[in-house]
Amino acid sequence: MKILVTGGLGFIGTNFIRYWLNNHPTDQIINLDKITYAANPHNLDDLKSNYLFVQGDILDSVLLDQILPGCDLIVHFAAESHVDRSIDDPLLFVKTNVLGTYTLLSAAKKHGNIRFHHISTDEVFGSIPFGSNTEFSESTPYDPSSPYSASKASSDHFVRSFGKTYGLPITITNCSNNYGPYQYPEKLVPRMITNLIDHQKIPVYGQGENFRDWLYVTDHCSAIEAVITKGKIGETYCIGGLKETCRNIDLVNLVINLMGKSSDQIEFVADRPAHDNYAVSWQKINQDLGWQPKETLESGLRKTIDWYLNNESWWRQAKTEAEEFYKKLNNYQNLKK
Ligand code: NAD
Ligand code: TDX
Repeated sequence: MKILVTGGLGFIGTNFIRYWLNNHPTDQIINLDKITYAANPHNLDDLKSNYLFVQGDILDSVLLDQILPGCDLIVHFAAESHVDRSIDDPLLFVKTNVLGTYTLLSAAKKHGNIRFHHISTDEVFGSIPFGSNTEFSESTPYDPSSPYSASKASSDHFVRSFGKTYGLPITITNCSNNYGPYQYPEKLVPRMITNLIDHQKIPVYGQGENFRDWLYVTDHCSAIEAVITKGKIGETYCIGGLKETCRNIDLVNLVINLMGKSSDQIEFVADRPAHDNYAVSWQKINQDLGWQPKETLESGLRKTIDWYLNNESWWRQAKTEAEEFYKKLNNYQNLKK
């Protein structure tokens, strides 16, 4: 099988390409990535066979016409993925996540209705109220809160519309928060690990009461594999962790303990606007496709901490840039007050 992966130099895309070629060594992968700030161009330098990297934009339909002929499957990761950046620059999210996905869908249709798997997020469902024991599922109505989640919701709608209107063979996965190796250090888990390595405080938004459903990235990759190989065309599958929904403050304290640090390292800072809570039911993908996660939050965090401890050269420059972004964002929020 020949697969076009978009955004394969980002966090999940990199892990997915490694996972897929390990498990399907005779398949061929073309990785189309624009190399934005979130990508590391060297992530997959060691891949020698069955792998081709093309630098380019999913909005470039001429380029898509060149690389799509012969492809059997598109796995679409490419996106602007950071909620805080979407608050700062929403238009970029509309361009990449909405127009970019539309452009890719049109190209998939043009080149013979290529099977299209769209990677989406649980954030499209909005927020679970504090004190409620509910979970998002495939039947939860969309109610996005941030420009990021609104752009992902819109892209999901376009994907479904191409399935219904043009018969494009689509599937969608809506996954909870991922963590693991190769995650850009603007996101909470790598930000706190690298701050602790640097003896810096961990900024916790609000009082750390917001909660999420954490999933180790390789478990996300195996879920995508299950949907690609066994999923029903036209269907959506929600993906979540081992019932490990936890408050940010609990996650931060767990990482502090695993790294042998002290909770003095926590600093409570201004809250994110429209700050959501997430928890996901993965009953459907479990019952229909037999998928379940392997890592517990603790085992996954141990692997992640080890990876960041052993790969400082990978994250050092990115961390400087990420912290510059946060300084700018704080200034911006101050200006708005
Ligand atoms: P990321 O920000 O780490 O990587 C995104 C990648 O897309 C980068 O390599 C970037 O260069 C590339 N890209 C961006 N714009 C592009 C464009 N116009 N053309 C080509 N390439 C472009 O993101 P991630 O965390 O790996 O997320 C991947 C996907 O998974 C996204 O669609 C995201 O919405 C979704 N998702 C992420 C999570 C999570 O916790 N990280 C959870 C659920 C779903
Ligand atoms: O420094 C921080 N302090 C803090 O308290 C950061 C960076 C975050 N937070 C909080 C905000 C969130 O409640 O931690 C939680 C996680 O924040 P992020 O790492 O920014 O992730 P989140 O906003 O939950 O979104 C992630 O999961 C769903 C990904 O970035 C999305 O791409 C994915 O769709």
